[in-house]
Amino acid sequence: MITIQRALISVSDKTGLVPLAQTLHEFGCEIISTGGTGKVLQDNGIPITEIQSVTGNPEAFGGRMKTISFVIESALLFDREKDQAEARTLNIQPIDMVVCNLYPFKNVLESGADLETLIENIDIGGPTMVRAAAKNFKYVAVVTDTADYDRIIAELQANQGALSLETRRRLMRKAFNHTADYDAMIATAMDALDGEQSLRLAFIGGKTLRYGENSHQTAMYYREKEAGANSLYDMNVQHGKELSFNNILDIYGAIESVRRLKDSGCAVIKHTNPCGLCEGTEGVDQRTIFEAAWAGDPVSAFGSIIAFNRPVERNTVEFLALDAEDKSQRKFVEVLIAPKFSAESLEYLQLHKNLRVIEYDTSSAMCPKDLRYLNGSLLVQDSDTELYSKLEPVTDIKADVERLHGLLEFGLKAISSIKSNSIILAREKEGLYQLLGMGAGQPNRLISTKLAIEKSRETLSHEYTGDPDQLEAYIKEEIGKAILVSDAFFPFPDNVELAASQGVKIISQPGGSLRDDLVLAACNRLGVAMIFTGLRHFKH
Ligand code: 93A
Repeated sequence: MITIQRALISVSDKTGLVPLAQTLHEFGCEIISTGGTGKVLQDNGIPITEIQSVTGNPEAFGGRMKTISFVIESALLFDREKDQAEARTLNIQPIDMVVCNLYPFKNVLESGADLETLIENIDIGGPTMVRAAAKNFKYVAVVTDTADYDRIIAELQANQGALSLETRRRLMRKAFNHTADYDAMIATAMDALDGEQSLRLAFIGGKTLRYGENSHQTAMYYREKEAGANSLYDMNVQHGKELSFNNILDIYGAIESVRRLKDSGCAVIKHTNPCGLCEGTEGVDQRTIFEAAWAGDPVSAFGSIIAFNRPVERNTVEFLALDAEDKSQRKFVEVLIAPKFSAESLEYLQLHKNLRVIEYDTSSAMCPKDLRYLNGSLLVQDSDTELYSKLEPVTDIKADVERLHGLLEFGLKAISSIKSNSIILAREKEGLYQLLGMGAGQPNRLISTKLAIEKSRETLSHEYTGDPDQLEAYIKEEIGKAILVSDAFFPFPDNVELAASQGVKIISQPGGSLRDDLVLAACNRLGVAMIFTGLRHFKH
């Protein structure tokens, strides 16, 4: 413990300043401060020592020289054991605490200020003190964040005006991070002024994962330092074993799939793609939505990652039949994600010891940027948040875009979450939008179409309970009511021909191929209604 007998306070952001200084004062601490800070303190009845009387120099050169001095830096830096005698000879009194936040360079930069103004807002004295105090954390406390004041006040009060080594060490790390970020921001701004775009990203908290995509690959997971409260890194794991590298990728895919849906939805994810996706219009219960998402591909749903965009109750998760006596009835899933799980649903899910249950606010905004690190280079793009630029019926048979609007949006959201080349079939039934089948990640679009139709046929066969002789008719009828959505344009009419042969009657695609005329001619010949959306949704 070090009792804070002498503190130097020099802050641009005066938030919370008075209560902190008041506490120090109550424990008999002498407070040294710079002009603006001192004025606020004096106006609030807190006595101060002016910086000039310690440095022996005036605040000079328009404030560029306030604290920078042999006296101040020595008072912060000298080693309280080894340098004791020298400090006495030089008449240096120790300073035990620095409270400092720097000139608001960031705010000034964001206001679009000119170089002159930016330069005046480069703090020199502040970082000098902060770094000196941080270096000497064994004896000195350094407070750089107004958000820490309450905690510091509480600790001072609990310890008669003293702070622990543990706290000083934590504050030291924060201080060095703060000055590093501050200089990085200045350097980036100066680069930009000379036309050099630079990007400095900082990641912290790296933890070792058990392994990477495969067991022979090592893996780490980091948190972006400046990320807001909704960093995926901070997801709240309520139950279950440690997350793997692949789990995290799938969790991200699951969240992005349901985040796009505006009504209650559920995504069933395998290898980052939704193989089941469903959205219910108002009044449809979540259990029904879950069942319809699952039905999109019950085979792949085994071992899947499942996300909901609404709080989850026990009735929803009882669909997993985790307590079924016949073990083959129990549905094995890897991870469940939702903004909230009720206590009863959690109790039920705990029946499955390895199942990970994660609370994450899926309603928060999508990450605005998409970054890929590629061997010493970084690709950055805006996230794909737009769905379409138009919804234009382009064939002889005019699709009723108004009636199909909800389903089209659902289909476009689904396709935006799936690796290209992607084709899906989606339908609207009994208040639900449901993914019937999908083809993902194929180099050949025609194969994706084949897969989407095949998967849709499976979904429809599973749900059919009528006369087996009528199954084919049922499948054709349902496919005829669904829409086929393509993430990119059709370069040839072959996809249309294949889809039409399987009963597809409505197709949505961006349009814009050189051979659109051939594609549209095929639609007109085969009685297919086509809608152009104007936006491609590749996902590589
Ligand atoms: O211009 S400076 O780089 N020169 C200094 O010697 C100095 N000492 C403290 N800026 C300096 N400061 C900064 O002044 C602090 O980092 C703080 O942001 C600000 C507080 O000034 P005032 O108390 O006058 O409002």
